[in-house]
Amino acid sequence: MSLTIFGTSRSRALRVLWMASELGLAFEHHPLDWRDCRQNAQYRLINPAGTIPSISDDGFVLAESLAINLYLAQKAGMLWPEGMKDQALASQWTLWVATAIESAYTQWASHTYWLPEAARDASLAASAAAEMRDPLDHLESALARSEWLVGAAFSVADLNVASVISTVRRFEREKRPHLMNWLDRCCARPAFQHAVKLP
Ligand SMILES: N[C@@H](CCC(=O)N[C@@H](CS)C(=O)NCC(=O)O)C(=O)O
Repeated sequence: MSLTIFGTSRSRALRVLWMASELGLAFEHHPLDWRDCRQNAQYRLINPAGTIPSISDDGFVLAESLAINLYLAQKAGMLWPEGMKDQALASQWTLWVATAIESAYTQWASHTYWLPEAARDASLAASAAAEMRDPLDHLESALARSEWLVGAAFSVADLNVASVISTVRRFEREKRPHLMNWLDRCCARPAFQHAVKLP
């Protein structure tokens, strides 16, 4: 298969680069920057939304980082749980992280780490942190019951959730030991370590 991944690792494209590395896929990488991808007319011919990441898989274009990961795992038959119920749980966790926490997490991480110090607003970071606590407690309970989110091994469910909230490793570590241990294990994986070093 001829796979192209669009988007720098300093963006949500990291999620897809991590997955492609886990699966051992060969791919061409166009590390487009999030600051100007929408203005890139050539790129908009590929992904009309103009956002990163997107992929082209033998001409099949797909956007949305987490949907791309579900597709790649399913296509490769790796990190894709066996059986319809576990596959449904992988979708459940993927939709959960995108809807229950990503927005608050993005605000918290932006105003804690990502923005230049002068642009950070501590009150926005605090309100986002307050919004994150309940979903993080939910994740902590799930990971107290089981080492991985779906089944007995690392899967696309773990990758998708961990890739959205990886910086949470630095947030109230002592309060959620199972979650922190799981995030540490996910982020210590060679494929993650490889992906973060890509341009
Ligand atoms: N829900 C989408 C979000 C895509 C997105 O907003 N990507 C950002 C970079 S992380 C982007 O392209 N920003 C540039 C822009 O919106 O102009 C996904 O997960 O792929």
